[in-house]
Amino acid sequence: MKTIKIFDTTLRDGEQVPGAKLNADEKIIIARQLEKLNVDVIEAGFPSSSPGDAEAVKRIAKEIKTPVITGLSRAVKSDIDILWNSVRYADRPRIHIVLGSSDIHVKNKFRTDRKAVLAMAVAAVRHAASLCPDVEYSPEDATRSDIDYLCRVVREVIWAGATVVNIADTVGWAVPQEFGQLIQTIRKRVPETEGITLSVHCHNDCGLATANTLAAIKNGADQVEVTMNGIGERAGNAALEEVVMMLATRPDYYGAKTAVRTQEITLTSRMVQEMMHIPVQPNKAIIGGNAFRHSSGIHQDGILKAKDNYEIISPEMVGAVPHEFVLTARSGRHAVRHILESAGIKIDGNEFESVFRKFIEKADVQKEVSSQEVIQLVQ
Ligand code: HCA
Repeated sequence: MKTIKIFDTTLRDGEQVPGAKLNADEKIIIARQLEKLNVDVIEAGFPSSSPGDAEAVKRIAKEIKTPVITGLSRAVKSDIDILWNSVRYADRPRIHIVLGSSDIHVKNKFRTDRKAVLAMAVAAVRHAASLCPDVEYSPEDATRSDIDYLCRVVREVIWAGATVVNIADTVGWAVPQEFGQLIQTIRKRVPETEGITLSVHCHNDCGLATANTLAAIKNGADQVEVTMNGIGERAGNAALEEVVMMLATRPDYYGAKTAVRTQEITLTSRMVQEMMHIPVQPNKAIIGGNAFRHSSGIHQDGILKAKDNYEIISPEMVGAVPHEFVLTARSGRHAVRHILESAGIKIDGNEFESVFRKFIEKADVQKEVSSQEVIQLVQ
């Protein structure tokens, strides 16, 4: 079973979300929780963006011991030096460099040509490698890049000293099958990738970030870049909890696992929601308020008979409260009886039928009925 490295970028890509900015103290609190969650890499910020962020990344590098600590840098010497000055204090520092590789970025953003961009990439990686033994290079917008040029960039940055190459689907352009094939093609055409970590970073513009990330894992990626709750630039990134729990749920298909302590997922998610002011929707996979709530009578009856009728992940596994019944007019006798029996109330026959009728009347009026209210109907 292959172990996939989890690169968490909640504190960098996630923090780019409008309104989500954290101060250094808040970043440290989340970084401590990410260490408890046991992610492999924490991307703690973008140090050249502000002296405050450089300081926050430095504090995280000094305090957090187990994961690799990195930050993002453009492919320019001054950015790389600022980043190194922040992460050098970590037990396991990494320099992460990003530079566009698509013609769209080369022409419209940098206003130059492929040759000049390649030279910038190689020079930046050489400089970073002279400072730090672990250097990650991300061809930005890799999925919209010419494949021959992308393979050339990947090969040359590895020759220059990159230890991780990260294929970025910057604008959520990829579709899963094609993205999986891209990873295979890079592996085949650049055999040098065997000696390094091949990573992916997927954005969620069309809702495919998790699917693309998983397709990359199936096709040979070693590391995935994710954020808690899927937050990030625009529509966000692949969600850590979705990727990790899919691997935990379907090892038969993926043949891969992670080192994440899944029981810490719910707490980490809540912390990120509150501190970064980005609540998730109730139906959000794994960590949404309804992820383990059962509402219809058919489902409640099924759960009472055997949990695996309707739960493929146990709530305890992600540190959530055990399955919860929402009592509505769609709930059946099994759920109402379960609530009463859990409170030590045993009633049968006409007595039970009369309570159930009152419950349905109440549910029709107020939509949801709490367990306490069901018990009061008996009293
Ligand atoms: C960005 C773009 C980036 C960087 C890639 C990465 C992308 O926010 O500047 O972190 O590996 O998607 O290309 O997030």
